Amino acid sequence: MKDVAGLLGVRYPVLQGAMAWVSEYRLVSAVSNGGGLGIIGTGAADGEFVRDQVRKTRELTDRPFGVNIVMLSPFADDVVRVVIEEKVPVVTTGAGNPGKYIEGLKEAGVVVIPVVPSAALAKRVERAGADAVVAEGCEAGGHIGDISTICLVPQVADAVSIPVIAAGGIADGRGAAAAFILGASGVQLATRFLTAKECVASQAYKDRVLAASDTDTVVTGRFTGHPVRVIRNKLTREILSKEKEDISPEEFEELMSGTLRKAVVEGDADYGSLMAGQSAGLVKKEQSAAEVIEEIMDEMREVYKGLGKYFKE
Ligand code: TUI
Repeated sequence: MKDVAGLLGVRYPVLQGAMAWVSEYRLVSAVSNGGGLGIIGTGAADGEFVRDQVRKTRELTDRPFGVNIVMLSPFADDVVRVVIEEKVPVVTTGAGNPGKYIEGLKEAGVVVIPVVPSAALAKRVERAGADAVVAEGCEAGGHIGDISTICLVPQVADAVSIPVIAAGGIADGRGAAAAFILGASGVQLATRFLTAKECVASQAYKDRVLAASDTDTVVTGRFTGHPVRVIRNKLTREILSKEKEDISPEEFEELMSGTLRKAVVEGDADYGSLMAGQSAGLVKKEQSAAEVIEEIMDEMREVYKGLGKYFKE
């Protein structure tokens, strides 16, 4: 079986997790030029937005890159069509079961990697023809499942024969090395790339990530069935107190609508959605995407060298 870097056609088995509004063509091309796989975050964007992003990415890199498709998006069909037309090399999916799209994408030669929050969904997408899965634990930012990375990754690795890429809580070489020990053959990081120099997120958003400690993220919207992890701020204080009152999922979605854009584009760190994972507490500097990737690979090598002493005969 090809390893993850071979499957993706990249140097290192390091993927940049998709972030709507944040992982646009500048960050994506920088990650791919740095030897990882950059992934365009599409959120609820339509097909033509995605086409433009794909073409701009190609102007800046000739390396492979990916597009993430959110199954909850009203434009998911449209984005799948554009991805096939534009011959995007890799697709990841999130926030739902991508089963109905896998065959069409595979026929078009796209490498398909669903993000899964459970071993059951990993098995289903493997049967439907997925090339690999990202097993994402609930330490991740944005929309999350229920199970932690340390428990999810080995259970997914036992459940499927395709490669498993670990995500959720990984922000440095120690986390990446741990993921490989759990049975992963690749890692996906998003929060660490939020503060990359090529990342267009507002400085106010980046500053909250840099200042975050281990306990600074909270999960909103559990009662809607679509829980989302964000950095605590004035918005989450108001939202979490409203959640205790009698608010409908529709009213909740209305309150949250546009808040990610507010954080990323307008720089409103108080009333914007600061999506980030629990690893925000590990992110302490602004570096280029290529430096992030090299540092993670160097740290991972050091971790493995250091482990040798425990296994001497
Ligand atoms: O998709 C993500 N993270 C995201 S998507 C996103 S846009 C959004 N915003 C607000 C509400 C909902 C979405 C922001 N962050 N990560 C991958 C991920 N996928 N995490 C969990 C899941 C998941 C959950 C359920 C994947 C499949 C699934 O399937 C349920 C089923 O239908 O079997």
